[in-house]
Amino acid sequence: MAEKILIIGACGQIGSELTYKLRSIHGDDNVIASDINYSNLNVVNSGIFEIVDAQDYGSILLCVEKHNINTIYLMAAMLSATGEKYPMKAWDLNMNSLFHVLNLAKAKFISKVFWPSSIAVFGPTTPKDNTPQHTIMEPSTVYGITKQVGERWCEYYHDKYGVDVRSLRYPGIISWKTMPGGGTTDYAVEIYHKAITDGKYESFLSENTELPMMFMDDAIDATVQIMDAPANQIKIRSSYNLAAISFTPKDIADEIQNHIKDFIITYNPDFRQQIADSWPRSIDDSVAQKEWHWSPKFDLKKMSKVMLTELDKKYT
Ligand code: AKB
Repeated sequence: MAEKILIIGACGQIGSELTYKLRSIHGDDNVIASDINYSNLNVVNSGIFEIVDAQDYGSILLCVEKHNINTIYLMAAMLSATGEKYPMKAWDLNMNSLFHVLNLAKAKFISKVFWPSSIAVFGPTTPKDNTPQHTIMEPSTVYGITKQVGERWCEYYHDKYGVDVRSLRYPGIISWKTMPGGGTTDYAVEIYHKAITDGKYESFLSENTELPMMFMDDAIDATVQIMDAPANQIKIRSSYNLAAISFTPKDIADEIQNHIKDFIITYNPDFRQQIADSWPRSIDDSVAQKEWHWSPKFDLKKMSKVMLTELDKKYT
């Protein structure tokens, strides 16, 4: 039976690129993009698109039955910075959507689920460098709490009901096609745009705030890889640590200056600094490397070259 995929939250930063990639692998007709609105016309016009409310079980079920869906990628979520402004909305969206999808799998309407977790599951008491797969997890953001609780539920649904759910703890994701929205790591995308359009950028994180990051192509490859791996290779059913690069706003500015000599960065930390300070500086993803052979391809240099080249084309 052909894999029929539904992406919920397909208009977002990661959902959009996942849609393009999965369509190139499985064919346009086998990948249904969906979101709560038509906010990304590139996605809406690129193939089959449905309006689906991730908080409404009936809305998801209708789409699943209409298109004979067997796999769901649940990419809709409220991220860390917005979540601090709307704690209950973040809790409702992030948890309700996950329960709906897990319950669809439990009831056997679908057979496979991808759900992203995040480095936000870690908190101030977690070891900051080379954070291990299994460690102290006391997240201090609402978003982090939803991701940690979500991980527990994923493992529970796998262990108790046999649900084939797979998950990655994404670091900050850097990409040029679709802007991120509401995250603490968003500065690392904005900086490239502003470097091209304005030649300067004011960072909302301080100069030496080091965070785990990854280029979109690596994040998409990791997602495809974990979903393609034989079920018995996926031993962790909460979520896998995933790593590529770690850098500070200063590191990225220095790298941009190698391409745009007079690029200027200034620093004006806001409420997101406290969130960043609660997260790890770097992640140990050796379990993912060992169990399903994960390895990233992009470092800061290679990623910056692609970002600046593509954004230069976009803005000229
Ligand atoms: C955020 O900054 O909230 C996200 C994340 C690290 O999950 N990009």
